[in-house]
Amino acid sequence: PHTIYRKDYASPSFFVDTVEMGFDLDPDATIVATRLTMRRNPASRGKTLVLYGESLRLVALRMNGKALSKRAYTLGHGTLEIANPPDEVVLEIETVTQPSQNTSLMGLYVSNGNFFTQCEAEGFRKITFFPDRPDVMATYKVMLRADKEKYPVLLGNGNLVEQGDLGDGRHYAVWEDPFRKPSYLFALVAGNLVCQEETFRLQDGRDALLQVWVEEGNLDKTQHAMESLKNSIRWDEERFGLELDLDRFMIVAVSDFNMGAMENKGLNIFNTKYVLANPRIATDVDFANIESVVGHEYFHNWTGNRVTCRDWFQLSLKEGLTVFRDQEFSADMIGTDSGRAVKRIEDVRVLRQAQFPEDAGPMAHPVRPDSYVEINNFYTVTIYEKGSEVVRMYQTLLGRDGFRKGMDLYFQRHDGQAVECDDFRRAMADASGRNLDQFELWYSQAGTPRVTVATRYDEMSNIYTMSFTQSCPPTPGQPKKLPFHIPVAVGLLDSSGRDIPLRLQKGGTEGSSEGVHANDPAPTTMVLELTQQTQTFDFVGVLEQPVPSLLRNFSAPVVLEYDYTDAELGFLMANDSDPFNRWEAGQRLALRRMLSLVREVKQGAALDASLLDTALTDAFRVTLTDTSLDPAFRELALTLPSESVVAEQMEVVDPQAIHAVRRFLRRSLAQALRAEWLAAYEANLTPGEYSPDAESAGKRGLKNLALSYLLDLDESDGHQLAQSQYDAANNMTDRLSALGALVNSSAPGREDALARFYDEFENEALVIDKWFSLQAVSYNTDVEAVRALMRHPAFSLKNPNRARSLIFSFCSGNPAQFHAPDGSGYAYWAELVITLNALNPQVAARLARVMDRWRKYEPALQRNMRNALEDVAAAKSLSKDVLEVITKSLA
Ligand code: B3K
Ligand code: ZN
Repeated sequence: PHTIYRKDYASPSFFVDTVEMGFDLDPDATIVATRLTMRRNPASRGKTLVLYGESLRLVALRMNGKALSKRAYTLGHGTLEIANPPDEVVLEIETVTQPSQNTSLMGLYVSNGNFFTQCEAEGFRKITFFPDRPDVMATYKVMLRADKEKYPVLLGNGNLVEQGDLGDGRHYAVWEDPFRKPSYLFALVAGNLVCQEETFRLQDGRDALLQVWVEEGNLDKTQHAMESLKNSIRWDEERFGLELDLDRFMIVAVSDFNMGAMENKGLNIFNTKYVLANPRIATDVDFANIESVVGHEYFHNWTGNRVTCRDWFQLSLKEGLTVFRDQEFSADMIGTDSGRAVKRIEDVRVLRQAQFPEDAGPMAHPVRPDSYVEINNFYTVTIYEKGSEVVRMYQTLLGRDGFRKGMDLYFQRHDGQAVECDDFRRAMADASGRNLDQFELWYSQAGTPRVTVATRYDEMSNIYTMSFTQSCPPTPGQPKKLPFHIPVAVGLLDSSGRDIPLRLQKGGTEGSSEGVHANDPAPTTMVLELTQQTQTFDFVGVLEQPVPSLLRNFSAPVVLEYDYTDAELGFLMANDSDPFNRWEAGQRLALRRMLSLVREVKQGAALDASLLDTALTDAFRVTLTDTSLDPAFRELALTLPSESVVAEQMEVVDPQAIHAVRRFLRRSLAQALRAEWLAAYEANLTPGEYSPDAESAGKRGLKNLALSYLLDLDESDGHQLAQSQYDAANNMTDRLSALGALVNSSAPGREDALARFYDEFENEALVIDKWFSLQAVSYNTDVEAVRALMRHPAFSLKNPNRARSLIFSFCSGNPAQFHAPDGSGYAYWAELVITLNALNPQVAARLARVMDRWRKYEPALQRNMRNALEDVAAAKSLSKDVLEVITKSLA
């Protein structure tokens, strides 16, 4: 397949000033008439006018009023080229597409009888021929025409300027978007939809019309999305001084969607999963996700739309920044310090669980990649989550105010432009007067840096020395790395657990005072700046041997290694003033125990109580019973590292051993702390009306964690507890947790509960997704059971949410069953990648990535995995999406 390189970027040969489009919407043949006014780019060396188009039937082509003969243009593979056009061109194009047959869900397609579009990254070329690249920005005026009865609602970007009847049972609407935008932000929606709407007063006094559009029957599920939208608008005004620039802002929910949501100008299109919620159908996690995704898409209006990307290599310019903004928004919405910490821990968990493995695998790429085959494969956790960590580091280095100054300068310089990651970095540097040249390596080097720390205490001089060494493992195409600019926030605890005021020795030690922010004469947290491979810092006036608290609040996306004793970890878990590191200490301790148990198992030991000391149980007991701690925090602290996080720590992965160890440890903790779990269960009931606020959600989270531990004992009182919670639940969080616990157990009522759940929610697609996925990840579900579920009448491969709920949940969320030694899980995976490839390449390519880490597994598993990968590689007519993933995996 053809690789595209960042170094080959060339500016477009023609710009487009205005786009006018007319759509005659018909599921089987939609006619699109497009009129482009274009002008030559004097700075470009290209002479040829290049347009892109895919799966289109070209009906007519006129240039400056004259029909172009077949000899005047060339239709290539996905391109239409006109050689030697004049400097000013008006191009008129007529194309036909077939939305009802479009299962790729890119371009114009039909979902439940309604029309939707998805254009990012390169879907606009499936609607018309166009210089479909983000550095071509134009204003759009669009007329939609359709059958009035079937498609009463016609929506486009920007403002509605005209609508009316066409007489023949058809009607029309004209939409005009006053802001220049790249084609990937184009959208239209047509169908039978209803909306909740509200007028909202903006900070500058203007009124904006806010709408949430859904299918009839879902109007009782829009309130939370609307609240989230209003909160997002307020937050961006207050935190960044950024206002809504349109009179109208619309969110539309669609059930067939490749990803979460899309930030089309003024017309955000959302997966139903991230819009629809009420207590009956949505969990606390759903409510929180909706808030963050609504925020994310809204924040794109400035970071992405007003200032966009020059080319797709710059994707993280908008995605990393916007994820950072949505994370900060969610944290501010909770408002409390412990709530902020909980949010931070959750975000870091995602990073470690998904991005660290990506960074260590065959698809590892820098935050600003150097090449790609299929851009859709690069909407990754590296671009999004690591990109957000990179943005967060600016804030850590410059402070909140310094970061805000950088943002202001960025918009002042680049509003209305398509720019690069470097432009963002320059704005941060120029606004603060800091040199951020070395910081560029965060964009250009892939891989997760390792920072190793050694310490020494000299009681004669009262000096405590920290030595840091950084390195970064090789990644594809990047064997050697240069040292990164790493902010490491540190603190020191005295023997009573209190923070020691920090003072660094002046001069002497290299890199000391310059790289340190110490406005306060003696702060208790200091940000040390690593810029070299090794660096040493001396803290003076340290009167006793301290315990170091390192990388507070996870100040950089690195792996930090330090030889803590078990006792120090227990001490930090109980005392660190930095809640992130309190959680981290517990995770380190748990991980250490899990890894040593896995070693024992592999040496043939039987998993029994004699293998366990009390350090972990004691530490868990302290946390579980400390009612001064936020329940949400306790839930996170009492959750063992996941099987995939443990797997990443191992040279050679044995998924069965890891699974056995984690279950054994859970059962041991359940046994040893049975009374405490029960007490926590009772103490965190949330009687009365359901509310998704963080405090109540935190209580439910801890209560349901307690329930799941108790059910791991698989005894009848636990079964009864889950059964009665299931029966009494007035919300989906409690209901689903109880069901999940039952399904993982051998409770006699489990089949019955599953059946009742299905019957009750048969008409709620998002809940049926949960029903599938809960079974897919159950300890008891093997690949045959998954195949049986695929034969269920409610299952469909064409709906991405449904496919993900069963297939992805099983392949990535049920490691012990998926990695069955006979290779049956891998054979299933190969079969499904091939089947999905024909329907929807993007969904197939995501599934293909499940095998990323195959080289890390035991030899016998590896052989089976390689066979499965090769089966896919040998399949006919693979999309470039799947081909790129498989080729890189096998390389
Ligand atoms: N920008 C879109 C992602 C589009 C993915 C295209 N394959 C959603 C988001 O990040 O907000
Ligand atoms: Zn985004």
